[in-house]
Amino acid sequence: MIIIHTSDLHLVPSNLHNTVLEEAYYEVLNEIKNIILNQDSKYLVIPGDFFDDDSVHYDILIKTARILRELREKGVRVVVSHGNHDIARGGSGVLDLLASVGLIHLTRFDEAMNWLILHPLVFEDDKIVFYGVPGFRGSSNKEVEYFKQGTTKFNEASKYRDYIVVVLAHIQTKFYGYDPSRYSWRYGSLYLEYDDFLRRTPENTKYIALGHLHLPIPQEEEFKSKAAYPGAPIGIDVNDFRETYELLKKKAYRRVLMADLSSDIPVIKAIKLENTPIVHYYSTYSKSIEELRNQIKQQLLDIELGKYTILLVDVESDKLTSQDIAKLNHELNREVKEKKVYIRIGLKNIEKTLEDNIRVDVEGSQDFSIDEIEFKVIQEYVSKKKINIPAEKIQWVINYLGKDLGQLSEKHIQDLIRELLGGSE
Ligand SMILES: [Mn+2]
Repeated sequence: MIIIHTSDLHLVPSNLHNTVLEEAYYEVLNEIKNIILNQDSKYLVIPGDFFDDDSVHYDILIKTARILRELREKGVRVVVSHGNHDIARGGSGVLDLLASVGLIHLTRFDEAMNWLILHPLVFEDDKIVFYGVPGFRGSSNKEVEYFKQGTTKFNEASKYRDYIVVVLAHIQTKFYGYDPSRYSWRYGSLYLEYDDFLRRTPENTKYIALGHLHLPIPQEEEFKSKAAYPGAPIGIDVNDFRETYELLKKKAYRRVLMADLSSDIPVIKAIKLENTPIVHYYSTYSKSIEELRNQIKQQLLDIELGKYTILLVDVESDKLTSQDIAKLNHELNREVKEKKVYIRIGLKNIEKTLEDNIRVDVEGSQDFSIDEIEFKVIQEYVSKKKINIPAEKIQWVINYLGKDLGQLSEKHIQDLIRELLGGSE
């Protein structure tokens, strides 16, 4: 039994609509479809954040449904669980819609009396059972709490002792000696200890298909493991793009996983995705917008272009303003659109760079989610500068803009207060 495992496709982040990158998201899904058909596998598992939201634009729905329909016609079962992005806010969402028309098989859960009850999704012909641990919305990280408290129930697990059990889980966790925080500071703030998680899955669990982390872990091309994060094929923001660049330097790639469940411990192979954007990174110092424009244009001549290319530029300057940068960003993106290049310029203000970039002490804040840490940062800033805007409101605006800002700095907060919220300092 071979399954293909991907996660966090995030079709399609709203800030990337109508950019050259939008198409890459569908191309990647199409590529995954071809991989699964070539490997003659019957199951595609997606543990959460298939979509970037619980309600999606008509275009996204149609383009996705077309690919899912092809898979269904070829006898492929697409098994999906909820992620914190696409779990329904109430009532039903895009996943329920696709499940109701039979294009995906959605794992089900209930919350009752402080328990998380996971229902089996059974395919009798293959004697295989899927359970899905959902990712919950917001900063509460409820799924982690349920596991810590031991209030998760895999319903009817004893009935399926002779079946292959696969658990999909949209959760940040350590597993089999892999510690996500060793890979990036972003993953240090909140996760589940190895034991809390693995102890509570059914005894005969064959494989845990993990999702939520956008970074692939582990990063080998072939390994044996009962759990793995495939990572996001593209990701959603500058942090993810930056990680793609870092991965490339280590000769690691954005990928899907092919898990062979026939041996005792699954043998897992990474299949490199060809349609995921190539990312280049360039950092520079500029005194004027003309100088910066020329520097970036030179870079564009020097870099290797892929099917899709992202050029991240960090510019340090004491002269340029964020408005200058936004204008140049817009202008350059229009010019390179034909080549399917997407440029993202970030400004670092020189006097403020290092000291004011807020360093979150990850070690000391184990119990906080990233949202909570951000909130503390905002609160501190608000009280330090005696600003008359509630921290909640500032965080709301930051969330509204998407996690698009990279590492939250005082400069961001300052800009937002000045440009958007009209507060006085
Ligand atoms: Mn997620």
